[in-house]
Parts: sequence; C-alpha cells; structure tokens
Amino acid sequence: MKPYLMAGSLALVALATGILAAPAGEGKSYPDWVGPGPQPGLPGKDYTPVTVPNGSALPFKIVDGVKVFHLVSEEVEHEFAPGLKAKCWGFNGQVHGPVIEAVEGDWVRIYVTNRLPEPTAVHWHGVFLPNGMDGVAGLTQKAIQPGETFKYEFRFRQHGTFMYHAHHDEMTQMALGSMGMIVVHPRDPKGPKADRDFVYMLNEWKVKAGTSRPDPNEMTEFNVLTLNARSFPGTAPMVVKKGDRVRIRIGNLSAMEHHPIHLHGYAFKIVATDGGDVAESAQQPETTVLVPVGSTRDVEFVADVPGDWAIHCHMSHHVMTQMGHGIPNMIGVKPGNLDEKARKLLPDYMTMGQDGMGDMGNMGMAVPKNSLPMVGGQGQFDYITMGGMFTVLKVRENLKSYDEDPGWYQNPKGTVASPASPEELKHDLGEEKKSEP
Ligand SMILES: [Cu+2]
Repeated sequence: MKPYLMAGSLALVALATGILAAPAGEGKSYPDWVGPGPQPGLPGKDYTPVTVPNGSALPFKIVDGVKVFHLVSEEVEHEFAPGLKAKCWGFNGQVHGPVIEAVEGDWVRIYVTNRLPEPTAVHWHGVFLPNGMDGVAGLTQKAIQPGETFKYEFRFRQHGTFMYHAHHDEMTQMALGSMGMIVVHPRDPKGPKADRDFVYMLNEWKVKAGTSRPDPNEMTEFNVLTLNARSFPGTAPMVVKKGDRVRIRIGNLSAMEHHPIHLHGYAFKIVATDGGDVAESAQQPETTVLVPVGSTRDVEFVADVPGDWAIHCHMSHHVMTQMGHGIPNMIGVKPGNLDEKARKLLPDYMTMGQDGMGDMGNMGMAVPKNSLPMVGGQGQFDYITMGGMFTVLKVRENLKSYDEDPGWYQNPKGTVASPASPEELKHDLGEEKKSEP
C-alpha cells in the first residue's frame, strides 16, 4: 500500500470513529481526501485568479482529473532592482518560485526536480496532507538528490494562503530564496468576491555591496529587504480600479524578522491566516498587519479613494537598501569645506548626513559595482527616500487595463500639500514673513 493511502486510511478510520476532528472553522470533513476522485474545483472557476507583482502563477496540466505541477529547484541569476543582481536559488527560473494556485478539493500531483548542487526537499507549509507528503527531508522522506525528481500528491482539503519552501539545509536554501506561495481558492466561496487578489512573499537577504551571492550565515544585519524578491524601486505597483474589493495575501519566510506591513489611506480587515479564515466577528480594522516569520496573513478592503498610496514595512530599516548599514553617523557634524578638499583627491566624495540620510539616494555618487544606493527612486514630486520593502497601491477611477502602470496620480487642484504663503501664515498663525536666515 502506498504510504499516503495508508495514512489516509488511518484518517478515514479516525474520522469514522470521531477521533480526528474536521479542520477548525471548516465545519465539514473531507473523507475523500485520501485518493484521486471527482475534481469539483476544476471546471467553472468562480474566483479571481491571483496577481503576483514581479512574479507569476505556476502553469499546470490536467491529467486524468489531477492537476499536475512541476517545480524545478535551481540556481537563478536574479535582479533585486536595477543595479543589483545575485546568484540565488529559486524555482523554474524565478526567485521566488511561481505561485501554486488551485481550488479546494483539487487533487494535485507536484513533481519536484532538484537541479541544485546539494540535496533538497519541499515542504507544503500550512497544508493538511498525509504525513509522508509533508516534505521534511530525513523525517518524512528521503532527501531529493541532485538530478532526482520526486513526486508529491495530495488533495487540497482546505482553502487559504499557504507557502512552500525547502526543508533540507534550511538556513542555506531559504536564505538563497528557495520558497514560493500557495493559494487555494474556496470551493464554496462565502461573502463578496475579491476583484483583485494580490500575492506577496516577504524575505530578507544579506548581499554585501559589490558581491553577488547572498550570505546565508547572516543573523542580524540584513541589507536587502524584499516584496516578491524585489526591492523598491524594483517593485511593480499594485494597480486597482476605484471601488474594487482588494485582497492582499502576504507570507513571510524571512530568516529572522517579522514585518509590520502598513497601508496608507485605508483601513483593512485581516480575514485569514495560514491556519484558516478569521471569523467575521473577530476581524479587527487595522492599518498595519504584522506578518510573523512562518505565517501568512490575508487582508481585504474596498479601494474607494483614488491616489498613489504607499504600502511598506514599517520597520524603518526595512525600507533601506544595502548602503544604509554600517555607515558613520554624521548627523549634526559641520563638515565645513571638507568635501571640497576631499574632492581634490576623490572626485565623487560627499559627507553623508548633514541633512539626515535623504541625500544618499540621488547624489549620483559612485556606489560599488553591483549594488543599490541606500534608498529610493524618483517620484512625481521629489525623490522618494524609501527603498526595500516598499511599493505603491495605485487606485484609479478610469483604468484601461490592470496590466499597465497608469503613471503618477493626477491630484485634484488644491489637494496637494504646498508651501504656505505669507498671507496664510499671517492670517492663521499671526506670523510676519521673516527675512531669510
Ligand atoms: Cu520589515
């Protein structure tokens, strides 16, 4: 008997005798999850397919009613943002791997080919499955040797947002990017359907400026913080129409840190975790969702206010990039003509920090080859002094296509913060215009 059938038969017996409860919040059991059967999720798909900014969903074939996927674990030359590339470990030529998308009830067969220089295994994080399909090398299966292809098969008997990741030499393989997201749409959806369904994986890396291999030994000083393995200004915006119901699914497989992801201009509700749906009565309104390491969070809101709304990790060092670390603190230092003198020897020299660090992004100073400046990218009004885990939610009233970046938001007249006039200062604050200092 195949191991999964054996495990499944035990589960059947357990279900019949009431030992094994149905998954919390599901309200029903799936006694048919032990083997291939009818595929209720396959025909009419009453769901909005996922949108993966800077990524994609994994194509599949249907063979005898089974959704067949193929993941290839391999080294990939990956670009974090224009200017910084590194040799990472991903799947199917991408970092991170493509999103596995299915419908609750689908029977899936996932082949995993190992093209890494060392053994691996793939774990399906959060998914209820037979023990032998859990993907923990050594514990539940033999490791997949370089050149080998293993077969995993199980039925998705839950819906939700899950993850997959290497579960062998985890510290190295995950630090190099061996991970991806899994989205299982409900078979019987309840509540309003999302018009836009975005998926993000959060991660943190140590890539020393000027090098091209992420360092898996790092425990504290991560200097490349990513949304779907991209760092702003390398992150694609989320484009939505005014009035869209937006779902954002966020997973975190960073080595060490949790990320509080903050959305401007809106409050959302946390509707699900990788443990299941959150009961409506327990959905608190929030503007920031903390996504702990090894967890997913789904948030939902209706995008009813047009604009270019920032969404970013609220840890201020997580919206920095490589050059924001290990530099001397020069705030308050009066450099006098030091720069002028130094430039005679080093034409690009510039003392950092007389005005904070905001001058580091656009100063045009030579940064080491293959590295990113400390922060940012050009915005509509000025330089944006955030990088790393930062992107923009673009909400538009008139939108031709979700696939096109609609450009910067054209604010209605009189709705942009601007310099105060002498008349306004006098009228509201009683201040006379002072002469320049
Ligand atoms: Cu963070």
